[in-house]
Amino acid sequence: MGLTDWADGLTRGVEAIGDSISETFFEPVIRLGVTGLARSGKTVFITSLVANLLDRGRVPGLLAAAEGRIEAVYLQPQPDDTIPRFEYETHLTALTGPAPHWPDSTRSVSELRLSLKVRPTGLLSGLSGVRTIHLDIVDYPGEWLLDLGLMDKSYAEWASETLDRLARRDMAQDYLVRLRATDPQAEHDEATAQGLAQAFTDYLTAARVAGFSDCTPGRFLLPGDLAGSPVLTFAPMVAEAASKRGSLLREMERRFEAYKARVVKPFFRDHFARIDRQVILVDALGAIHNGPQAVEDLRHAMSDILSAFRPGKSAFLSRLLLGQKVGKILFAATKADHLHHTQHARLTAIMEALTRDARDRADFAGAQTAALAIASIRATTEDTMPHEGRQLEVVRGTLLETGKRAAFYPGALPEDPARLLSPARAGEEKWLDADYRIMSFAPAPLSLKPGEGPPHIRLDRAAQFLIGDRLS
Ligand SMILES: Nc1nc2c(ncn2[C@@H]2O[C@H](COP(=O)(O)OP(=O)(O)O)[C@@H](O)[C@H]2O)c(=O)[nH]1
Ligand SMILES: [Mg+2]
Repeated sequence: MGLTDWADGLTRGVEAIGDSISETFFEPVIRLGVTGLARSGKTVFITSLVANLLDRGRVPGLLAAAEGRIEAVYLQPQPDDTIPRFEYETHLTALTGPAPHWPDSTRSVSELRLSLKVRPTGLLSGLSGVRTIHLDIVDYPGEWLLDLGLMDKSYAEWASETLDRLARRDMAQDYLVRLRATDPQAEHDEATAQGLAQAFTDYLTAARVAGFSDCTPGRFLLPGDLAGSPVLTFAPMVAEAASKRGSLLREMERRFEAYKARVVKPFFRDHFARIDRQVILVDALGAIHNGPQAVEDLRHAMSDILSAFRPGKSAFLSRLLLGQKVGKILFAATKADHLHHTQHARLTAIMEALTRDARDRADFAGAQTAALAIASIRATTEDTMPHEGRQLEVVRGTLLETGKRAAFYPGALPEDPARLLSPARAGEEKWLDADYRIMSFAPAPLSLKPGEGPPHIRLDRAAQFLIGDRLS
């Protein structure tokens, strides 16, 4: 080893120690990723989690809070100057103000830093006193994770897989008609490209509404400030021969590659690679309501989302992460307040079954995983009602559409998740022996006592799983 190498190594070593002293010993940072498909409940989850960490009267399941070791929690300016701040105050006012309503949907990545002053347990407590731990919460669309699947694919591979799927779906017919009328090897013309991209985006939007989850490229649904740009103006096409220079097909290939390099890669590099705890929110009840195909599709999407947490699967990702990985992954079925608590265990079992394949593989990669049924905000109360000679366990709330109070019985979830997952795998059109309803409730008006966060279901258990070990 030459002297310069040695000196270089030394300074790097000193720097590394300097970093680890300030970050690891004194002020550790937990980066918690919160993701899920659109409308899965990310915004509501983060808002309620933060409110319940600031006011800890309702989080007995978070041990550090139950043991009274969290001395203070406060919001801080977030450390990343280029990421929008999660609009906590606005969302909280929406949820808990005088006319409670659900927050507006957000369509890109945002971040918030919460700092906790925690007294350690046991031996360390006498030695080091109160520690400050930063919790950086990063909200990002699950759709963007699905794009990981594009990174190791060529345009031709992506296009043929996508077209296979489209062939089986009614809502894709407009796009397919347009595609058949287009010669991929014809000279590129922007109006044609835009027409195809628009028809393809319409298909993705319709597929999403119908409850399908495999709607990539993710930015076509959530374009943010990329709307209308060439990286989003492509669509799947196949041709017998290789693309000709100057052809529509060649341009589609080029834009697909640009999408990977300019949109997908920076997201994984700048946001995803730095996460160390992850919660994936899933609107399982919504999918069940939409029928077997939506459930099957959700299972696939879960598996695809999880492949982002198995870096070994993707050459692209292994290079990016260099062995760093997420330590804990929680799958949370949200909106459990639509069910009477007697059905919560069934929802958890369904969630476990839905993610089993995917979780087995993630476990293999060393991450600890769990499944929970939660409600970030409890919008209902429980009741029992006589119905056809028996007692029905229902929930009551204010209907979003009419503003009227109503009792709601969603249907009995099966005890054995296979009763849902088997017909889903078999590609059935409808549930044979059951009907699952869903209703939209408005958040309930609250009168919180001082020190109390908004009511929830098992949000504290979720927090304990995700960050509890780092607070001791
Ligand atoms: N009843 C109930 N509804 C919820 C809950 N969380 C989310 N929702 C519903 O799901 C919608 C989408 O939630 P949001 O957090 O905006 O989803 P995001 O798109 O993942 O950020 C909300 O507008 C509510 O209607 C919950 O805990 N209970
Ligand atoms: Mg949101």
